[in-house]
Amino acid sequence: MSNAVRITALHTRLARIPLPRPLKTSIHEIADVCCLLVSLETDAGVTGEGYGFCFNADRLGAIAQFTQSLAPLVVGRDPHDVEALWTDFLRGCNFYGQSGVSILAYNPIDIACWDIVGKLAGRPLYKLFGAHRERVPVYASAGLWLSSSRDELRDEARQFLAQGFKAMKMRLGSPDWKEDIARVEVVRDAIGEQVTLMADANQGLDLTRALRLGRELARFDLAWFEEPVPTWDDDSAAEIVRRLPMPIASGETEYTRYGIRRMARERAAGVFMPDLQRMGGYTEMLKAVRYLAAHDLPVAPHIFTEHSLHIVAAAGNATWAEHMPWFEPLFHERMEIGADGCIAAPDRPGTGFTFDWQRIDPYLISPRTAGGS
Ligand code: SMN
Ligand code: MG
Repeated sequence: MSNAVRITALHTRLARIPLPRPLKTSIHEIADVCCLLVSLETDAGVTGEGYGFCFNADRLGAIAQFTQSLAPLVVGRDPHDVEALWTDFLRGCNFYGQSGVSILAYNPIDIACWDIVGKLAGRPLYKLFGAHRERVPVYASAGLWLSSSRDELRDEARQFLAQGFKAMKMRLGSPDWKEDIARVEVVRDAIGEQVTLMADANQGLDLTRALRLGRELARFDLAWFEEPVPTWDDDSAAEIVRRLPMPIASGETEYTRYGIRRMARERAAGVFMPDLQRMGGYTEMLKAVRYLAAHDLPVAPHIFTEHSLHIVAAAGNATWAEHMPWFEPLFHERMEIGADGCIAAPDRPGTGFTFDWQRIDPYLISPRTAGGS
């Protein structure tokens, strides 16, 4: 094809962004986010950008090396050929498996390809995916951690309301379930009955603990109870889905459409939360979302708010985007929460978010000097 576009170079940069405060979930202690930034140059004068992250700078270096190893697969190809690229990547990396580091390494490449596609078309991605809505309902997620005291929970919940949020998510999984209940009571009391509340146990419970806590949670009108048990324990998750009254959300820890499909087939969740980077980018994410649509199952993508806006804006079965502002320092553009508790789908071409290298500069790290965290 004479008007084919070619990728001419793949660049990776690493950045470590400290969080305003270290946080805890039932299984994480997080002080910073380590980001892999990928730029794809083309012969059309357009550069595509994508990113992923993890919580350990040394491991980020390993992921980035894997990404670099994919340059021969990508350079010389047309960024529109995301399906062919995905197939070649998956086949070419069969040895390394269809989850974990290989998928994390490919993810920013796929996002950068789509960014180029959108920039060349002069359209935001959700319009190219097939738009469903212009405004995206978001829930506040950067707070209400297990590391917050009850007083802090109350303050954080009120701050979310003051910022315009109409929904928010808190974390559960305290050693004593009574403490969890007391914490939900504090938050529900602070926000009233009209505000949507979700709760996330981050896989920290087992079947018995999840059922006991879940029964007590029934009176708080939760929009969902998220990841009560480890992601691999479909049997327990399915039993929890059957026995608890509220929707059970899960899926953020699954890789590719096959992880989501397995979970759906096992009825291990009622609300599905595919994570853009564990899907391996938009190409695979859209397959997971459309697969769920074919089964009339709701989807609420996990974090990556800037990029997930396009998913929620382009899917009738999507309900919420998760507002996690961890990655704001990467970008020139900002997200604004409107009086309706929604964020406008970006009207700019591609992802609509561009790396702000000046702002990123102090956070840049080199793989060798990164150190663990
Ligand atoms: C979460 C945990 C750890 C990192 C990011 C997000 C959490 C969520 O499970 O759903 O927001
Ligand atoms: Mg979660």
